[in-house]
Amino acid sequence: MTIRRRDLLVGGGSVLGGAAFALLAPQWPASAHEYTVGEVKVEHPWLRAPKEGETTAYLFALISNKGATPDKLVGVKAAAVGRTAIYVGAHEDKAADALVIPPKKKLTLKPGGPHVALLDIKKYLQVGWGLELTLVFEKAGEVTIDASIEAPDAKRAHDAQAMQRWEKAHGKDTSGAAPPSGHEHHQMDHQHMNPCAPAMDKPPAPK
Ligand SMILES: [Cu+2]
Repeated sequence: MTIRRRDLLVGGGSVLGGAAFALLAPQWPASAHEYTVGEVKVEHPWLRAPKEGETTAYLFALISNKGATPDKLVGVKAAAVGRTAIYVGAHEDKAADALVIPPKKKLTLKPGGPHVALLDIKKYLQVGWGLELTLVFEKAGEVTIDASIEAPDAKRAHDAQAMQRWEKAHGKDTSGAAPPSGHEHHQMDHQHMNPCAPAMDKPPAPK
C-alpha cells in the first residue's frame, strides 16, 4: 500500500518540516523498499529524473541473485517510457543486451556504473514521488517495482540533500504548506509517493 505524502502534509505538515525531514531521511529502513521474484531481489530502485527540458531518466538499484546460476536483467517496461537502453558501465557508446547478475552476488546499478536509461519519457516525473516499472529477468521473470524519483543530480537512492536542493531550486517547500491540487493528482496516474518516504513508517497519530 502507498501512503501519499500529500495526505500527511494536509493532516500533519509539521512532521515533515525542514530539519525533521532531513533527520528522518537516513532512517529509512532497508526492508521498506525491496522486491523479490524467484531468486532475485531488487532493493531501493530509484531514478534520476530528467533534467529540465530533457526526456531521459536513469534507473539504478541494488540487484542480488540468491540462486546458484546467473540471471540477467533483459529489459524494463513502463507505460510512461518510450524505450530503454541497458548499459554495463557509465559510457553509453554501446547499449548491452542485458545486465548479468552472477550467482550469489549483488550488482549495484549506480551513477558511474551499470544503469538503464529510460528514453522518450512521455510525462513529467515529479521528484519525490515514485514511478512504477516492470523489470524483466531472464530466469526469475518479471517484477513490478516502485522506483523513487530523485533529483537529476542525486548520487544515491533517497538522496535527501539532492532532493532539498531540487526543492529549493523549484520553489517547493518541504514543510508542505501547499499540497498539490486535485488536477495535478489526476495527472499522477501510476506515479506514487516515494515508497521510502519516512512517513510510510511513522504516520502521524490520529488527532
Ligand atoms: Cu528505497
